[in-house]
Amino acid sequence: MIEPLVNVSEDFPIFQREIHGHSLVYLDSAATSQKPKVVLDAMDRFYRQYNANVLRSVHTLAEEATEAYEEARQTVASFIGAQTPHEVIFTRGTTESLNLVARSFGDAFVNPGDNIVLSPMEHHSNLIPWQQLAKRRGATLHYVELAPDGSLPLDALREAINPKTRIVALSRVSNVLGSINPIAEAADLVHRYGGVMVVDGAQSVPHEPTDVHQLGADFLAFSGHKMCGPTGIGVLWGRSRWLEMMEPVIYGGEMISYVDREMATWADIPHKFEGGTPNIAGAIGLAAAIRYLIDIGLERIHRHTQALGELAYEALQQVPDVSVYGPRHPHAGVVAFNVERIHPHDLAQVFDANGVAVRAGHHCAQPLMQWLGVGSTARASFYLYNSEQDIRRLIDAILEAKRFFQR
Ligand code: C6P
Repeated sequence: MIEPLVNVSEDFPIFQREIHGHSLVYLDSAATSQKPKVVLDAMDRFYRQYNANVLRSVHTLAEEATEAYEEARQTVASFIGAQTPHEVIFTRGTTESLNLVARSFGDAFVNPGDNIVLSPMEHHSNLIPWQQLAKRRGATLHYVELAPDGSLPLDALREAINPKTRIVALSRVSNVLGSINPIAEAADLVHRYGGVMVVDGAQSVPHEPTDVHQLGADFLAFSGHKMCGPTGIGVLWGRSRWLEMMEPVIYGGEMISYVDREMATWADIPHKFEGGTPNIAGAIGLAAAIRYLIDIGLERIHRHTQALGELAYEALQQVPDVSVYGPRHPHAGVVAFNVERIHPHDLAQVFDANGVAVRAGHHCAQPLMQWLGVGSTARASFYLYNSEQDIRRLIDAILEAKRFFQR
């Protein structure tokens, strides 16, 4: 029996809630995770005890706030194996991080005739910025063909990446298929031709130990809110070598070195990319979330969510009329499925009436829905507070929906 990795009701206040008279089964962590008390407390402490803007004033509160903000950067850097905290840029989340790379790196280093390699499983955030970049720069998009089970075969990667490839942008873990992609191998290939590897870590950084150098990444994007942190804070990690050559995309306060009436020069990395007052409480909350995850152990979290994902995959496959998507093994802790003749939104509503929260829709991955030949799916996603019992509640809710809709 797989039990939660933490004391759920003690650590996560939200699980004290009932939903329509049922205890909450939260299976929507791929959309956003729940927040432990330690994160809420860290942010509360900031606002109550040392709220001030960072990197500007010299009074005590400002110094404490700046120290906490820069410590948060250091915490993130160590968490992902970065060589220096200067390579860690705070953003609003994965979407903003990927847009920053496309705008800043892309506009400077992608030329007409170059190609950008993507997969059909990418989230819109790791797709539209590249479509727009390709239009601006006269580049082309190449899609790696997926295997029938939704995994990304090495042969197809080898075929897609060539001397014209400037950027390979792939998610480490798909937010729909639960596929775990061979990033290090893709990085090896693109590096041979002098291109860069951009990794969308939105669904992987919360769930597995991450080392940017082992991944072979040049850029890694992820969001705080999917890893027990608050919304509105995320990270772009990049190799200093690239970041130093890149132009800022947001101009304004605290990203400059010198300004006169006609011109301006930029602060060093990472501050040249953080124009304006940053999300200070968010960074402090994210650092608290990272410490919480480290205490539990990323290897344990990885084993736990993958075990729940694979168990759910098998349990769902055994229910008549249910189609499950993505590879069977390895399968991350996110499982998309459909039940014949029941729209995913109707399913999600029956689940909700039973206290089970899942997501239904296209999951911001419409090209993947087209590849699957469906308009939408239901999706259950797991994290450290979930248990095998939650899968039973999910299956029971499916059986109830089948009784109701398929009468
Ligand atoms: N996926 C989901 O329910 P933001 O919104 O910027 O924090 O993350 C964007 C994003 C990028 N890449 C992947 C692989 C993602 O899964 C997400 C967010 C959520 O699947 C919300 S659409």
